[in-house]
Amino acid sequence: MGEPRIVIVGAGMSGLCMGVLLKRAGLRDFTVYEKGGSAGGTWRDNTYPGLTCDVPSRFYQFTFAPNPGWTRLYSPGAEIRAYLDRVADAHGLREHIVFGAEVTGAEHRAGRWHVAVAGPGGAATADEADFLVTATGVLHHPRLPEIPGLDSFAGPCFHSARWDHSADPRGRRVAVVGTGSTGVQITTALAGTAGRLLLFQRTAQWILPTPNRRYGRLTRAAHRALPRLDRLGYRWYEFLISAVLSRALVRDGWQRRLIGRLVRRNLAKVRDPDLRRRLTPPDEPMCKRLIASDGFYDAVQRDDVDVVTSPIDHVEPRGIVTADGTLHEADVLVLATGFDAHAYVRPMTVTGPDGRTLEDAWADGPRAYRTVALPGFPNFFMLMGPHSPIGNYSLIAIAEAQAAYILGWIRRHRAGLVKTAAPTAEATDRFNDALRRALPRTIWTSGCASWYLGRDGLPELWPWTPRAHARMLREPALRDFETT
Ligand code: N01
Repeated sequence: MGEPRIVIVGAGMSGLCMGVLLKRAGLRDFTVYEKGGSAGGTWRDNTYPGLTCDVPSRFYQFTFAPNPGWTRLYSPGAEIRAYLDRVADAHGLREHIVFGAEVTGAEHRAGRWHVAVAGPGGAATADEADFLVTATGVLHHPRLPEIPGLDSFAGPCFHSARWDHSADPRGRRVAVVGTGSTGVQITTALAGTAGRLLLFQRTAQWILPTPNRRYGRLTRAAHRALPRLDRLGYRWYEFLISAVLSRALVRDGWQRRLIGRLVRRNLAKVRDPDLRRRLTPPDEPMCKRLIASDGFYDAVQRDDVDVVTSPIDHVEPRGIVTADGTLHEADVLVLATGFDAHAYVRPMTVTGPDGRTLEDAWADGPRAYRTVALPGFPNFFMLMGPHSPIGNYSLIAIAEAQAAYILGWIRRHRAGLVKTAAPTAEATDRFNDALRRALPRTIWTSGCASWYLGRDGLPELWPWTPRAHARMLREPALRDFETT
């Protein structure tokens, strides 16, 4: 059948991963469309102070691109972005990436994907491919809070993923709204730099203490000289996170109790009983995504940091007014209010051969076949699709497993075994029924609001271990597919 042509949407971590796997398989006919001006996805968009990955660096890297040069146990965002750029260069991906080009739609007609692209430079172009692979990320679209008067704020006001580096926080009054992973990292980084820091907390969060050890020159030299050390490091953190944290999320047991004890002991470090009470979450540890931080409780106990727990009523030019009538004056307003995690591939429109769109298929919420494919959409594959195991695990490891699976189908095409493949509706329903039965056993349904939860109140997450996900994707279940 000849060499298949592949279009990848997005040059973030998972799009790059797919590109490298294609190259390594000897496939050359592919294009990665990236709407931004550079690669790196979330690690390009997020540049806020204190940005650090909360998955250990040794495990947050591609198995095919070990990096002995990590400077810390948990990498700063800029280091990860530089690493992804190096991966793109080392594997010759740049010649395949079109920057400033947004895929706006794709339609499957006469056995191929017809792809509409806006840009670069705004011009509309078209492409055609045998396979369409979306690598559009999960936490991509900033969610702005609906707070009355927000537009009237006199100073700089921006979302955490659109950091305004011209707004110097030094010596100024900085208000941060939100206490998710992002708000916690920003607060920890800016405490002591800002003249006064005001943290607006709607719901307190549990914090796992995670000292961020520096890797000295000797450690880096040893890892450079002995690649096996790096592989060992990868396996160790993979084992540790899988055996403890990932288990704790999906099953009751000693792992859950251990993490519960660690976060409660951490909270006990807060000396002032009133502050401790206000920082005590109303829900179970890990119900919301567990936050990892070493310095947050030290930061909020500083004299120049205030945790405001009275609900926000409105914003006025001088600052934030809370329900108790207090005006909290601020010079800079940071919205660490999270992302629309349910958009997935959209707003891009994807239309199958029978005219059904992704919007139609997901009218009741995003669903997928085994996190990667969709019935009625032949040769359409997703990286980080619905129900991927994204809670506190290395997304790089997940992307590798999914990309290897997708590559398997592309290879089948190259070998002339299939022209198109889409999972059957029955197999997809079977998979989703099993998911829905397992989801209530997870900690995410123990009674809290979080970005994990879909419209039906169930989390859009993987209810088993990440290992089970990798196992499931090792070989395609051919009987689950309709092929031509
Ligand atoms: O966003 P979030 P995030 N008024 O949705 C509050 C990943 N990540 O950007 O809890 C007042 O978790 C909201 O309050 P509540 C990671 O997967 C990874 O922090 O809804 N407050 C909450 O406190 C993470 O889970 C790293 O009551 C409002 C906060 O805003 C995901 O990104 C680092 C509000 C939003 O928290 C998202 O984290 C950083 C309102 N109107 C992030 N609206 C790594 O290290 C919302 N809030 C890899």
